[in-house]
Amino acid sequence: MLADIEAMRRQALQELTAAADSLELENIRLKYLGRKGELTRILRGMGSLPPEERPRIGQAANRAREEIEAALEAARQRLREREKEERLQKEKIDVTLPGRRRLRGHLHPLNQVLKEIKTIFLGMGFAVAEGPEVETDYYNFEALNLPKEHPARDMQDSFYITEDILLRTHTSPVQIRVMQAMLPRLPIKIIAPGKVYRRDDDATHSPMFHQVEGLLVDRRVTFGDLKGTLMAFARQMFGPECRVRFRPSYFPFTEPSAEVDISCVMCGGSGCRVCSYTGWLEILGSGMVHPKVLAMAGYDPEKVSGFAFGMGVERVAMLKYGIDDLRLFFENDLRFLKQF
Ligand code: 2U9
Repeated sequence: MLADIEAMRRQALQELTAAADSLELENIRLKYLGRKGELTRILRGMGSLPPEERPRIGQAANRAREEIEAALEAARQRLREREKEERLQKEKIDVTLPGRRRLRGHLHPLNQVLKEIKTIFLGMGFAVAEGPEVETDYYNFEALNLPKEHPARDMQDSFYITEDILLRTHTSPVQIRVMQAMLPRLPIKIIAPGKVYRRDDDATHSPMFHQVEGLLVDRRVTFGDLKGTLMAFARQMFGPECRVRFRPSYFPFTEPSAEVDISCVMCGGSGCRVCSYTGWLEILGSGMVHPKVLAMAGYDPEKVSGFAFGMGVERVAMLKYGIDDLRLFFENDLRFLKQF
């Protein structure tokens, strides 16, 4: 009997030392100390012993139980320590590693240029006006002195939705809408930035592009005001050395009309590939608002006058950054966009 207890004790302690996880520990506990375990079996067998031997065996069994319980607790402790150590190893972080950089975006180059253009005109007291991209024939053409069958409608081959509704070919309809809404208040001093649509597609023309048009209507507005305003714009946009040249031109909505050139941003005017060896780059169109346009919007051309201008944002951006293909703006190639 004593030998049985001793063998069980040894076996239990050995198994506890080898146990690798808490499940194994629990199985060992049940095997030796459980209700159907080894120890219970031994104590049950005591009934067949002579009474004088029982206390000795009982004491030995109790000692063995205490020892096994202590070893069990020690093993639990050992496993807890080991699991904690493993977790610490696994979750270890190197606080000296460099942090992960957050990718930071920026405005598209066209929006950067647009913002610059807006800032310059806001600085000269112009307000920003916006309007619909889907327009009626009336606002896009008729009210701008471009009646049906007018040959100048061919200059802006358009996307029609119905006979009467089309994608705007310029932002001028916005100015017409503002003039009507403001009537009879003066001055009207606005720029109209936005997307416009024309049936055009090559390295320098896109079916969708961005314009900024400007309009100043008031009493006694002169061509001199137009020149001063556009010169101030050109110098802020392209640098204080920039020179400006006005050439006679034709638009149905302005009279007289002028094309505006700046001295070449690449060579400064001495002649290079970019300016085709002329020293000049065309950046915008302009003129005095046609009396018929003023009258159609409800203003008396005898009492008020105005100037207007229009520029392509893509074209300004291409000249400013020396870009030779406008399609780059719309391809969303990060190798291009990241340069701005
Ligand atoms: C009103 C009256 C007149 C707007 C004008 C231009 C000249 C012009 C082109 C420049 C390059 C369009 O982007 S582009 O293709 N624009 O040359 N635009 S005057 O004239 C107006 C506008 C509104 C009521």
